[in-house]
Amino acid sequence: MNEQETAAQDRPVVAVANRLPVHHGDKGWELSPGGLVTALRPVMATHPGAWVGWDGGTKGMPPTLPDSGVRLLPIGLSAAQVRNYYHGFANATLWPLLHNAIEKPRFERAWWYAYRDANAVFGERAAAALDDQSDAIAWVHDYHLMLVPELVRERRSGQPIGFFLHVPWPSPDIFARLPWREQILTGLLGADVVAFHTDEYRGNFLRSCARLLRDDDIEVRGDSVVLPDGRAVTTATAPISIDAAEFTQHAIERETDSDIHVLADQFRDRTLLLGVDRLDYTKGIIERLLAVEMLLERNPGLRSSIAFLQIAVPSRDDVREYRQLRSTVEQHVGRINGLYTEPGSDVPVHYLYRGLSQQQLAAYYALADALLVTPLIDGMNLVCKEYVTVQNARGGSGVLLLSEFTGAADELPQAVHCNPFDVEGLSYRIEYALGLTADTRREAIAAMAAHVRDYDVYRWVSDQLGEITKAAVAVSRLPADRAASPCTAGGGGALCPGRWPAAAGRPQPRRAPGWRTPRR
Ligand code: ADQ
Repeated sequence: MNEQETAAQDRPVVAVANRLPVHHGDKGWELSPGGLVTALRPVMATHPGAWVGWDGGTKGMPPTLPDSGVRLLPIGLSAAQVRNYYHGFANATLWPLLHNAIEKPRFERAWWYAYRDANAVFGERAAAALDDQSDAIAWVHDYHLMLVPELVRERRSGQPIGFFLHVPWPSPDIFARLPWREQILTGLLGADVVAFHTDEYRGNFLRSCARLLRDDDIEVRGDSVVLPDGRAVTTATAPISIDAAEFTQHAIERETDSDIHVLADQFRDRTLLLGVDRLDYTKGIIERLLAVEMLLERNPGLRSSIAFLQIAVPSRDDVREYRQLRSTVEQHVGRINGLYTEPGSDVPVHYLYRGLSQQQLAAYYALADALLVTPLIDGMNLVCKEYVTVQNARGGSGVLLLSEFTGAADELPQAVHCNPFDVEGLSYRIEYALGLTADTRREAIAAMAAHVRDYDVYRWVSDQLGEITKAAVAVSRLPADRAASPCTAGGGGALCPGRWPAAAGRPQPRRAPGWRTPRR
């Protein structure tokens, strides 16, 4: 570890993410499930600081994260903000757009204004937290908050700021459909480092900047974006991971053993295929169910010798597409069982619609002969990393089927890769995977688990914080007039929408009709 990295490890972190990572559960305040929380929890265990996020409308939030000194700084949003910023622009515009427009993104000007206003609230709160903790690194997360880096930069010009995108960045052709595309890009370019899971997403982002900001004197040079004032924004590829040691521990706990015992009894004499996802249309759950159906249709013998269990954690059920998805999934489960349950035998498809603890999940991972990870597109996918870790810890010979459209597919070449759009092909890939010898499967699991262990989430955090610190130090060494915030330098109008200095005689950036000066 070099000096800068060591320095980064000691600095507090102010994390800014849409949602605070706690909810009120059966045992009081608990950590919430989900990819971002799974990934960020270890940062908070190792770094002092604060987490800025929406309180989700719950009252009586504790002042610190359970079992840690990290301060929770809740933001309250009005019902209209939740509707327009969160369900609207974040989840019905940006989420589908960034996932290759797999569902049609909806473009509503009122949602955009709400997004801008909500980002202003998050930016303000983050800047205030940073004023209190001036040596902290600001680390902004995900598509909900893409304007926040620029907003924080305006308030604190020398602030080290990192941004991490947990979802894909699509090709410039798709991103260019967004009416407010320049504002999103310039919002992100307030950071010192903008990071992605894969080289592909990072390349797509750089190409989007080159295509959409070229009239704004913004230039892409290699992996950096150079702003009119000379400040270079670094981009990085940083595949996120899991706390492998923790999952290894869950795999061998006594409670897990007793859960496995119960489940083994339930699925006695059956080969268990498993799916574990947030209930989201990107995850390919329908395609997976249809592939299992084809498998059962083609192989009557399998109807009483395999079981497919789908565990779905409820997600975004305030958005129409998500409610429809739940109902479609449940119809398919019922239909397949109606068709293929053998007399006197248990159903072939099992379905749990609920969140489980990591330890409970570990028991399912340990028992499953195959995990079906079949997203149509997925930024990374942590579930597959959890599965190989647990299987390996128990000396298992499970097999991982992994969609080639996940970020994880780049990192786990030993998985059985599949194309979930080809449902029939997927059903044959499942058959192929189940036919591999136990030795071949065990070897693949061991290789993937070793990779996940070597590149775990702690390494990801430390690399990211090191990278942000390094980039911020490089900027601080620029001559004062170039290091200043682009919005205070007088010449960096492209990053200051609405404040373009007319006297500078620069061409106006291309903006969507009806674009208004953002309210800061
Ligand atoms: P998600 O879309 O939420 O995350 P994913 O990476 O698969 O997807 O993470 C899901 C997490 O939720 C896993 O840690 C899993 O254990 C947990 N989980 C799933 N089902 C559960 C259940 N029923 N009960 C309890 N926990 C459950 C987003 C992106 C991903 C990216 C992550 C992290 O969409 O592509 O990998 O962020 O960057």
